[in-house]
Amino acid sequence: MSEKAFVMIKPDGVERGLIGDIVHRFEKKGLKLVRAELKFIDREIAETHYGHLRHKAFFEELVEYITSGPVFAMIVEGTKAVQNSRSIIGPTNPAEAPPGTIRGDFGLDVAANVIHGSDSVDNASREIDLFFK
Ligand code: DAT
Ligand code: MG
Repeated sequence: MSEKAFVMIKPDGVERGLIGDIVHRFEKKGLKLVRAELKFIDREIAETHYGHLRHKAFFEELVEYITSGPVFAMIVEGTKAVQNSRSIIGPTNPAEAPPGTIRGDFGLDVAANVIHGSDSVDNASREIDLFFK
């Protein structure tokens, strides 16, 4: 059964010129890019997107980082798109992400971990509405 996932290359990934390589990895995996946009996100969208982390000490730093430059927001579609995109992205902390994953290959620091991917089908749908409304 085909589903959609929301994926977003974060400002450090865009700034470092990683869009092409990252999109290529999703395509090689077999996930289809059905929508994409390079854009700045405002504070309101960032705070909504990361609302579940509002109580964390790093929340303000996270919002400032994600609004610091353009992101590359994408919708990818395919079989188990949420689970399959999380598996090629890798764990949250790049230091713990294995080589071969996007965070393992391109990241150093949990605070700037290159890319976001939806963690559930429900959140994917919420995030797609939030970023592409
Ligand atoms: P994920 O992005 O893997 O779904 P998450 O939803 O728990 O992880 O956290 C969202 C983002 O918040 C994460 O991509 C990077 C940032 N973050 C998480 N833990 C952090 C920490 N301990 N210090 C700084 N930033 C953190
Ligand atoms: Mg998450």
